[in-house]
Amino acid sequence: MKKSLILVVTTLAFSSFASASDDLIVPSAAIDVEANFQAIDTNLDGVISLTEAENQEKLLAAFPDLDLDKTGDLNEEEFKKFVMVQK
Ligand SMILES: [Ca+2]
Ligand SMILES: [Ca+2]
Repeated sequence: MKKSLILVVTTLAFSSFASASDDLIVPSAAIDVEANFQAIDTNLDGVISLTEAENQEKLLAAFPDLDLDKTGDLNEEEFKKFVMVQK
């Protein structure tokens, strides 16, 4: 049991080191935004509609506040504000 815990900790330490060096090229927050946005934007039209946000409880609650230009959907810029607040 102890040995496997050490292995997990070592693996985590190594992977956080690996992502830290990735930060030099692309900020990890930017990757998070893009990856999350693409995961939620299931019809790939470049915006998150209310329907697509339905399964995302927190996003759905924040949706009216995030939709600053009142288009009824969230573009990547509007979604970025949501991701930043979650950090
Ligand atoms: Ca969409
Ligand atoms: Ca909008």
